Amino acid sequence: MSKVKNSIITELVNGLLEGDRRSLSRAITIVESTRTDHRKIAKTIFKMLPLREQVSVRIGISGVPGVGKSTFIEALGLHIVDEGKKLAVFAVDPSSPKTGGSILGDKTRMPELSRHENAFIRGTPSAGSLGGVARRTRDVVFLAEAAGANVVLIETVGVGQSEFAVSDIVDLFILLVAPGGGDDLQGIKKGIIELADLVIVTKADSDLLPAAERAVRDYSSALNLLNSVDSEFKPSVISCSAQTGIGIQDTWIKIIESIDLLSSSGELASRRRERVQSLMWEELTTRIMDEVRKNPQVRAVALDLEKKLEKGELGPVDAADTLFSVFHKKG
Ligand SMILES: Nc1nc2c(ncn2[C@@H]2O[C@H](COP(=O)(O)OP(=O)(O)OP(=O)(O)O)[C@@H](O)[C@H]2O)c(=O)[nH]1
Ligand SMILES: [Mg+2]
Repeated sequence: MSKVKNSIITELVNGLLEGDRRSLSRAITIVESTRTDHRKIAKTIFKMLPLREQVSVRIGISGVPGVGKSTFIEALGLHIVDEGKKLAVFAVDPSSPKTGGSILGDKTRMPELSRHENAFIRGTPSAGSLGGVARRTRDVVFLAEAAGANVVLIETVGVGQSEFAVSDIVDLFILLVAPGGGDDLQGIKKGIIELADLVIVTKADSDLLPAAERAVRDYSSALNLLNSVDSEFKPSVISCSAQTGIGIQDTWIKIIESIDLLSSSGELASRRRERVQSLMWEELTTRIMDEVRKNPQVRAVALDLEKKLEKGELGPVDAADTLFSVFHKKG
């Protein structure tokens, strides 16, 4: 890499370490990019950043569209920055192919927070960006932490795979629900409820209040049924109103208490350990898949196989078998 480029990268990394938001923003753009020159720079950036123990609190917030995530993050986020902490908010929405995804709308729904000097808000990476959700998110979270974020909130739309990827990265996974969802627990997939360390019933205000109290009871019994007896940590269910601000302070206290409990029971340490291990395997999987997809022999055969799949002349498992053996014989 040229001297000029090196000095630009050094400047960027220094800016990042000083907590400069524009440097953070630029570094994220580079790290998310699939361009070959950006990949090289990204690698250099990561090499230059000190490998520290995780110092921030990472929280995942999930909930179905319209449940009130943005409003909740605005209210909770303002409370967090008011305590003097530096906050980073990321939105993960793999279903949104457009750059920016829902965060463009989100920024308008987080008007105060997005203007606050101690808050950094960033949207969904574009569909063409590198790696899986977990990898992308891990990388940007790492950059935000290097830039001094003490609290990282990661928002996901509670409809699928991304929750599992994000729950691998965070210390505490929050499921946000709204009152009046009926008996089916608002169609939230059971698997997602099982991930929850904390269920928060938002919109507990005005005429929604009785329904919110009912929802707290419903979710508490659902969680009691789900939880294993041998774990010291028991997920709680609380309610608040992001609109009026009632319960927001208690929500933050509960979040900290939950993380402390996870920590003292040893659960947090084991989650972080498992996390780095699973990221190692994910990283390896991504690299191997890159190599497989780039392999000329594989590509040549794959096109033909895809056509056969389309016509129903072949099943996907047989097709994968063929690709696998072609890749093995490549050397
Ligand atoms: N009464 C009441 N309404 C709320 C509250 N929080 C959010 N809302 C309303 O619920 C609607 C959805 O809120 P958002 O915060 O945009 O929800 P979201 O989950 O971010 O939505 P998506 O980004 O579309 O998935 C808006 O009309 C809000 O005004 C609350 O605490 N109380
Ligand atoms: Mg939103």
